[in-house]
Order: sequence, then structure tokens, then C-alpha cells
Amino acid sequence: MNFNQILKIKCNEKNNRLCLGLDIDKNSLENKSLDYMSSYIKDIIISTVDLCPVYKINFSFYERHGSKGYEILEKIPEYVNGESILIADAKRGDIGNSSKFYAESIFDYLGYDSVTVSPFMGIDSIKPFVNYKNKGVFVLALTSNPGSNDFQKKYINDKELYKYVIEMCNELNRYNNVGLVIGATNDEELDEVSFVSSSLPWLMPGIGFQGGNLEKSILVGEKNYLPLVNVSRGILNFKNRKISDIREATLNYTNQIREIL
Ligand code: NUP
Repeated sequence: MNFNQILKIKCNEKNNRLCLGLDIDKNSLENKSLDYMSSYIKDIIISTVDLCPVYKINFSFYERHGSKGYEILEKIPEYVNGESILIADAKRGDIGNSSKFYAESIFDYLGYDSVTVSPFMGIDSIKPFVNYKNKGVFVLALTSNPGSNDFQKKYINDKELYKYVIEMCNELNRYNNVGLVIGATNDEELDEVSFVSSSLPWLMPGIGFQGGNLEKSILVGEKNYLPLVNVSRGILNFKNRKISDIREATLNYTNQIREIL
């Protein structure tokens, strides 16, 4: 079975499309040691793994702590223990020879199931990731931030740049392991995205703090293939950061998603 099929099965098993973003800022925790941060992440995973088919780990929250942060990145796959799919939100992409080593570090060494990559350097910068047939590659196509207007929505000839990226992804998807990053804040463009995207999973950040549209994201993404709606601060940022609050917020999003499905 290929990555996109496994992803869909996991989402259906848990009857959910939620991707919990483990963006932990240690400075917001009562105990600011990195050992505490690591055990806190483990507790979040234990208390939400029955609900979450996917977790996304934004590497910046870990790399900022140097080798100690990197140790936590190594431990997260152990904590999840194959019960959910892991996305390394590392936004890689370089000349092919260097991309090959980025892929080796995230897939072989760290053991993550999938990665986010930037398409800016073109198809040869993405192929080394896609060549790992059993791993997933989410390509930034139409991001959730205001800067998506700067390049992604600009026209080249008759269509927007992001549509060229999507067409490249359709072409790259020989092993059915390619997905798109489509910000949930782009609700006006989602039908257009669906029109261009062949059956690809969409990683959809921007729900919660960035004000993305949950209902539209799920409905349009589901019609295409599979929407993974990411929530990070919208679930994690409670004042006292209690695990029971995080569980409740995860359940609350899960129930909303199930209702929409
Ligand atoms: O287009 C994107 N928008 C976005 O927010 C692509 C991303 N990878 N992200 C990431 O998703 C962002 O870096 C952060 O890790 C998460 C959204 O966090 P939040 O707004 O739910 O707190």
C-alpha cells in the first residue's frame, strides 16, 4: 500500500481529519526545562492519540534549542509508536544532491513518515523526497499567510503560480505519496484548487489562530481526496496548559469535523 492510501485509512479508522500541530514553546510552560518539554509532549500524545490520525511537528520549535531540541525530535516517533502519521514540517528543498541528504535525515535517521517541502527550486529539488516510495511529501502550494499574495497568487501567462505548483505535484505523484499544503485561510480559492488538483491529500494549516474556514476546508478537501486540517495554537494555547484542556480541545475539534463529514 502507498503513503496516500495509508494516510486515508488512518483518518477513516479514527473518523477524523485533524492534524494536531505539536508546536510547543517551552517558554510558555510552567517548567522551562527541555526534559519537561519532552515529557509534556509525550503526555499530549498519550492523551490524544486515540483521536488524532496525524501529528505535525514544526521543526523550528525544536531546532531553536540546538542538540537538546533535536533529541526531542528523535523521541517523538517513539512516543507515537506508529499509531498516527507524523509530518515533519521542515519545509526542505535544495539542489538534488543536498535534498537527498535532507530526505535521509528526516526519513531514515529521524524516522518521520512525511515532510513538507518548498517548490521554489523546482522539480529536481523535490524528487529525492518523492523517491522514498513509502514516505509522504507535502509541497507548499498555497500557504495560509498573507505573503501567499506575494508570489503564489501572481499570474504567469494565464494562471496563478500556485496552479503550476499543483500541476507539478500531479505529475510527481507516480507513487501516490505526494500531497499539497493548502492554507485553510484561502477559502475563496479552494474550489479552484480542487479543479486543478488530482486526487491528492491536502495539509491545511490555518484553523484556529489564523482564522481559516474549517467547514469549507473539510468539504472541498474531502471531495478532492483528503483534507488534513492542522490546528496548533488553537488546541495548545490554554493559559495553564493542562493536558486535560488539550484533550478537551482536541475532542471539540474532532466533534466539529465529524459533524461536517
Ligand atoms: O501555509 C502554511 N501555514 C502554516 O501556518 C504552512 C505551514 N506549514 N504552517 C504551519 O502550520 C505553521 O508554521 C505552524 O507550524 C502551523 C500553524 O500553526 P497555528 O496557526 O495553528 O498555531
